[in-house]
Amino acid sequence: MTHCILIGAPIDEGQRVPGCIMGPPAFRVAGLGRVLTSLGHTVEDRGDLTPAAPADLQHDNSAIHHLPEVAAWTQALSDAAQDALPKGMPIFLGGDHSLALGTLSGVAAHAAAQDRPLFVIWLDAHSDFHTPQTTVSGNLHGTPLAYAAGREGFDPLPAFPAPVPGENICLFGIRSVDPAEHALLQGTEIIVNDMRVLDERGIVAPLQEFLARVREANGMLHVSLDVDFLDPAIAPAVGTTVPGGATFREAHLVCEILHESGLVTSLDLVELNPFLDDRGRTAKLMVDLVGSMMGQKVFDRRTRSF
Ligand code: B3U
Ligand code: MN
Ligand code: MN
Repeated sequence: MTHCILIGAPIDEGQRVPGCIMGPPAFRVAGLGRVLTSLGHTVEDRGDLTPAAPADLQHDNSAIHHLPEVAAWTQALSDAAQDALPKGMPIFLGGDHSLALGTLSGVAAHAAAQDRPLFVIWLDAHSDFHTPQTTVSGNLHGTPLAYAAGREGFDPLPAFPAPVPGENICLFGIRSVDPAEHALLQGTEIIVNDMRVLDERGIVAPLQEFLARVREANGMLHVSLDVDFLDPAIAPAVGTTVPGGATFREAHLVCEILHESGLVTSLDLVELNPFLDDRGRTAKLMVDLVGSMMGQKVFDRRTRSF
């Protein structure tokens, strides 16, 4: 039984397609709390965060937009993560992926205070490894992983507390990487399980290899689940669809394996754009996946019970 702490973060300033602001209520309407309760977990819904008023921040890269707003969200989310982690497992309801600037910052600060290493699994079509200098779109949702990995150039944002070593980061399902991200990733130890790897090796071995390392190190594990990890055919409600994503069955298997590992300590649910959804099917699928990540199964192989 886990104490699940739901934290809404209706942030949509990290990209340009309006709609992610409707994410938190859509997760609630799709039954996230109900599913978790039915699995025997306790649920504390802390409602939606309100960031402080944005400061007057500038950046040399004129493509960047909404930096002050994203910086304010980063601080609010970092504080919220640090407040929730000693009490349970925070589940952040986005909002676009720029929310992970804050959640990763808070989770990293908590892990450092506990003297435990932090591991991050990034379930996404994109590597989100731009810095504010390299981003061409200016969309800060494409930057959180570089921030967490301690890349330079994030000065206008709060300093990242304890950068996550590359070998503790696992990209899973990526299939869209910009040239600048590629160049930055090349010098790192980050584990890149792109779609080519998953097509060749399947989901199970690459995932279990990473989880074994988390277990061995007694690490904390932050899961960041971007809707576009999923194939657009099953999850249309996202602003940046990329073909060739995870299937329904692959995605559930990832979540079931994460559950069985018992290692997950925090979770982001990001990029859901309910305005683009088809009768709530993406929101419902995301909730269903959280169910699998939190213990929903047809048959328990260990106890041999349904
Ligand atoms: N790498 C591109 C595209 C992108 C990143 N994350 C999403 N899209 N969702 C960029 O804009 O940084
Ligand atoms: Mn993303
Ligand atoms: Mn993405």
